[in-house]
Order: sequence, then structure tokens, then C-alpha cells
Amino acid sequence: MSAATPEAVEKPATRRRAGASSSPGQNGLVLVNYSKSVLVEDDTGSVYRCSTRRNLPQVVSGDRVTWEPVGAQEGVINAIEPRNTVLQRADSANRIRVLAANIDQILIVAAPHPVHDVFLIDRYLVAAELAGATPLLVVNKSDLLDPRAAGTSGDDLKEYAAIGYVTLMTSARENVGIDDLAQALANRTSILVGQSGVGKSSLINRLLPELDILIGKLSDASGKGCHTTTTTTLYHLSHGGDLIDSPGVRDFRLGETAPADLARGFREFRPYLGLCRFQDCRHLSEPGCAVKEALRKGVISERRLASYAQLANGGTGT
Ligand SMILES: Nc1nc2c(ncn2[C@@H]2O[C@H](COP(=O)(O)OP(=O)(O)OP(=O)(O)O)[C@@H](O)[C@H]2O)c(=O)[nH]1
Ligand SMILES: [Mg+2]
Ligand SMILES: [Zn+2]
Repeated sequence: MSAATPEAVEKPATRRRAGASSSPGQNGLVLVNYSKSVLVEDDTGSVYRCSTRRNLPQVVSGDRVTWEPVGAQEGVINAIEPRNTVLQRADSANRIRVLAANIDQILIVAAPHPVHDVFLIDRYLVAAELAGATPLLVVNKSDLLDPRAAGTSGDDLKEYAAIGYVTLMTSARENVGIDDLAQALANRTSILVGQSGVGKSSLINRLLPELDILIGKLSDASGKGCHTTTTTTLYHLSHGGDLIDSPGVRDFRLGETAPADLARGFREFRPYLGLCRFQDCRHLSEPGCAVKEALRKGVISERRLASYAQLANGGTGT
């Protein structure tokens, strides 16, 4: 288990204070919610196992809370401070689930194996854009990139760089690109997301070797790791900034999203939004559509527009 034990968690270089709260207690930062208990760190770096007051919404990693000690290393959470940003998804019943709070950056990790899914990446990008967090694409396992093998060459990931997304190439195994990654993470709160087995926890182990999180051994049969991450956990980086590890996903549902928001979530569409003949154009089959015109001019790719259309038509891609 990749648990953040109080001993294992590094003290951050700087601590931000939560805004003033009317609830009694002191400020705390949620490291991990184990469902039966929540690890909350106080302003001095001590970690307390907390329960939550009834009627509170679910607390998540990155939440700033007010809490009160109860006994030596235990406490109770009284309130959640307003969240600046949330990464959320819809569950199979279309209920919104918040995955993490107060994040500045969403690192979408992909790899040649298990083979990446560009539609999944597109959905994460939309979620990041709509959350107001900066998305970054991390192509891990660069040691496995094979320029000759279809699907493992990473060529289709190049279009993300072309439309302006920062793309980092890393190999957790061979310690490649880790310095650039560390630089991108400094003094920000970031979360690693992506399919199971792409190397999210391995990247954290490279950044914080003293943690030694258990990582998955990829079984060739299932493609799934056996030490797969099961809880979302916040770690402090040595040079400032926090990094949240999250369990791998097979699917990522956005939940109901208004067409206008969806279109904004495709960053390269933005210059054309508002220029269509119809104000409520959904950019599907309407005449006089500026987005379609950009497609004809080759500024917007067929694949990305198809991805948008699938989401606009209510598809989840699974
Ligand atoms: N070749 C290669 N293998 C890697 C690299 N990074 C991680 N792996 C291997 O990929 C497997 C899965 O790594 P994890 O770090 O557990 O992947 P994860 O994304 O955290 O997976 P979940 O916790 O299930 O979401 C392990 O066997 C790692 O050794 C890399 O850069 N190159
Ligand atoms: Mg993991
Ligand atoms: Zn249009």
C-alpha cells in the first residue's frame, strides 16, 4: 500500500494558510482519505488520524480543513475550506465524485505500455481546462518507445505539443527527464492521473526516493499491476510543492457538461468559438461553423473534432 505514514511524509518548505474559518479548530491539510479515517497534517507537519463530522461532504487529498484534536494523534474535521479547484469525475451512475482539491496542475501520464488512449487523454484535458488547472502531458517509459512499432511510437502524442500542451518525456526506470519534471512541479500542487501501470507511483519514487512506494509489477496477462495504487495520497516535494498520486483508471467520465463548456475544453477550438453563424452552434453539423472551417483549413485535427463530437453526443468512450 502506498500509505502516507506520518514519518514518511516530508515537511514542506513553506506552508500556506487556509483562509479564516468560522468553524472551531485549527488549520489542516488532507493528505489521504482512507474512507474510515482521514490523515490530516497540521501547520507544524504533524499528522493526525481524523474522523469527519457528520453532514460534511467527502474530504479529499488537497482539501484545507479546520479540525480539532481528540486525544494524542487523533482528531475530528469540522469544516472544509472553500476549494480553489477540484478534479472531478462522474461515476457509473453519473454522480459527481471529487478526486482531489486545490490543485494547480494535472499531470496526465501516458506510456507506450500499457498502450495509451488518446480519447482518455482528451477527457482529462477537458476536465483540467474546466477545473482551471494547468494540464501537462507526461509520456513515461520513454525507454520503451519504439519508432517502428505502431501504437508504441508515441507519434500520436505529438499533436498535443502542437496545440500548445507542455509534454514531458520521462523514464522512471532509467531516470530520464526527472529533473524537468521536478522543475515543472516546484511550488505547485499537482496530481498524477492516467491508466493503471503507466508509472505514476514510479515517478513519485524517483522524485522522493525515501518514500519507496510499492509499485505495480505489470502482469503481461492482465496488463494490471499487483501493487496498484488504491488511495489518492498527497506527498510533499523536497523543494516545495505537493504531488498527489492517484489510482489508475480505465475510464474517466466527465459527467454532464454543457456543449459550450465542452468546446472550451478543446483548447485549439477557442479562437473560433463565437465566430459560428449560430450562437448556439454545437460544431457538429451546423452550417457556417467556424470550428468546421478551421478543420477544413487543417488548423483543427479530424481526430480531436471526432473526440469532441463523441463527448458532445453523450459518449464516454467506453
Ligand atoms: N520500462 C519502464 N517501466 C516502467 C517505467 N516506469 C514504471 N515502470 C514499470 O511499470 C509498472 C507499473 O508502475 P507503477 O508506478 O506501479 O504504475 P502506476 O501508474 O502507479 O499504476 P497504478 O498505481 O495501478 O495506477 C512497474 O512494473 C514499473 O516498474 C519506465 O519508465 N520504464
Ligand atoms: Mg500507482
Ligand atoms: Zn460551430
